[in-house]
Amino acid sequence: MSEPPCDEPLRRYAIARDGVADALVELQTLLGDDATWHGAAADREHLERTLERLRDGRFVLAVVGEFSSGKSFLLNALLRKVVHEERLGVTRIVGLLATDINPSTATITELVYAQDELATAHYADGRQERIPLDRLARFVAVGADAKLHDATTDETGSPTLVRVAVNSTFLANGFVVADTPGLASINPVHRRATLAYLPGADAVLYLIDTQQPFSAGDASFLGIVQRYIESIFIVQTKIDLWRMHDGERETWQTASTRIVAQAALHAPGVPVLPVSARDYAEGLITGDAELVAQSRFPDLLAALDASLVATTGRSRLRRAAADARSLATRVGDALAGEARAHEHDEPTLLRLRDDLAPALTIIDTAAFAAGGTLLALGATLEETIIASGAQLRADLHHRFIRAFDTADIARLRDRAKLHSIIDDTLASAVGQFAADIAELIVQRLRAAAKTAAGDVLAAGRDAGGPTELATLLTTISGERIPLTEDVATAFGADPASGAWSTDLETGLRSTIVLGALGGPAIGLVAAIAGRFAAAPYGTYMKRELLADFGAGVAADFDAELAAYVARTAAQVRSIAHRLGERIAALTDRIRGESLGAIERALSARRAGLDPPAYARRARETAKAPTARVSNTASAPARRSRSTRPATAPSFPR
Ligand SMILES: Nc1nc2c(ncn2[C@@H]2O[C@H](COP(=O)(O)OP(=O)(O)OP(=O)(O)O)[C@@H](O)[C@H]2O)c(=O)[nH]1
Ligand SMILES: [Mg+2]
Repeated sequence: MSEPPCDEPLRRYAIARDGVADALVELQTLLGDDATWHGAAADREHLERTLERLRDGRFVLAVVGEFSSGKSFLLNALLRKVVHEERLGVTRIVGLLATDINPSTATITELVYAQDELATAHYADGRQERIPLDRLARFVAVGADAKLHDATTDETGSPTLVRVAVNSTFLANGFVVADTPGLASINPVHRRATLAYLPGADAVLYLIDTQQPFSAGDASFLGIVQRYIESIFIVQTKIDLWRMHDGERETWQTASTRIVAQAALHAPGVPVLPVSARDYAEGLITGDAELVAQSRFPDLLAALDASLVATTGRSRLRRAAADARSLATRVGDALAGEARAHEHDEPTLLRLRDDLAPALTIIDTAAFAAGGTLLALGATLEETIIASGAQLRADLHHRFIRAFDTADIARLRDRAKLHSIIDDTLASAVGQFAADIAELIVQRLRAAAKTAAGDVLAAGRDAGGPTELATLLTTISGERIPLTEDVATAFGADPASGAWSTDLETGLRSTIVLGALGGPAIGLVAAIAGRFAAAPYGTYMKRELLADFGAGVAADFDAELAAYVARTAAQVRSIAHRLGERIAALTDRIRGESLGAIERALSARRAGLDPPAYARRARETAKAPTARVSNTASAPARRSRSTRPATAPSFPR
């Protein structure tokens, strides 16, 4: 069997990641079990979480496309889960996931690495069910009568996600991959599930079958998604079927030129990679290296690795390095504070304690007030968002009427084209709305949180406590507010994955826009397509559509969008609350670190104990390890930047 394709970028990423992890482990030794400063346990926990996230962090790859574009087959090949099967004298390639010329995948199947293979179905109500692996193909697939693809079928009984643990080298190298149902599937549940999955995806492979035209659906989907996802590739599939010559070139190359031209128009900058998953699978099974090369699959893998390492990989390392740096500084400062307290004699400690008391009372009051400011801001922002949502709804009403009015009736009647008209209209209006919300959060909320924290610290400084307190307040004022983490958590996302790992604004915008496309847009398409389907062909025209739109269709859509806006506004309010809690909690932190250190030193003195070992250690070494950890942690993040490809790989090569 041929060697796996070049995984150089992944290897470099792994080395850089291990460098950061080593720096974090070094910090862990400073945070031993004997460390008792205020918040040491929380610091330890935070460090463990950061380490775990860094070591277990996977690149999430979503495979998307119209039905039968070859998604499931490509994934079987990628995971090397392919074998020959003889049936009725014909040899076919079969794999872990069901593949067929008919619509086949009916649910998102997430494949994760594990040595012991097993599958679990997850349901909307939180229920989970084990599925024997030999039943998997049937479980995630549509029945022979294609019931699951029928929009009228009650879908409440089917799983929202099936997670399969697979022993595969590709996954072990750091990937999680998701097979998604065909985007053009009539069943809205499928489209919703796929769109909801995307903001958490680090890369998207968008499959287009060589023999299929670049459809309006492809153009609309790519045009929208490429604004939010950094690593996106168009994969031209099944090129083995189009090797016959067409003049100088093979037919698939002509198709490639056509797809590249369309991609340049609708999704500029997105590379097109032609592959044959069949040749790759066949080459793997028979050990034919030439077939593997001819499949062009290795090119796809190399481009994918390089892009992921340069985007998600880089931002993950940067985040972990920043985390390591701030933790190192915090640990260094805490150690130094403890050490200083233990150097004082008992009368000095008692005097310091008395001096602290009035300042701490003032800080309590200031923190309570500042926390309250953020709660109030949360309520204001919620109202602002709902008001701007009302504007959006009114604006959309007119935009839809204009879009229906100017569209050809044939396009409105074609469900896939109708979908792109509605998606494009909604995405552009909601895109602006989402950008405004992102700005509100990033500008107003961040500024308010900074001001509120600043007020607490200023009150503390003005209260004129001992120098120890002033030092602590200066340390706290240099700390960063973890806004991205709070916002991602409020939206139920992982801050280190997908669009959220790009930056806060991108995470928010993609979640809000794709959520609207997976929600209100789907309802509107279903309502209009239903009207066309119910009337005899040619009797339902634009006049009827516009009348129905005014008489109820628009109102239903508007109600759904209003509910969506209200949910988003409530999420933003909850972020402000979280920040308010953080500010209010400053008082515990300041008290615990200033007064706490004095109390700990006093009881040590009274018990006739030496300063604890960690405080002794701190006196000698508090600063040096901090600097070392900080350097080690940021160096790999700097280096990994050089792995970004200068230009996106694209056909022809
Ligand atoms: N010749 C050839 N056939 C392929 C290739 N990839 C997929 N196919 C065939 O195309 C058909 C559809 O493939 P699937 O992988 O089931 O497509 P899908 O995108 O998962 O389809 P849905 O799950 O229905 O959305 C199957 O009959 C596959 O055998 C390829 O590289 N070459
Ligand atoms: Mg499939």
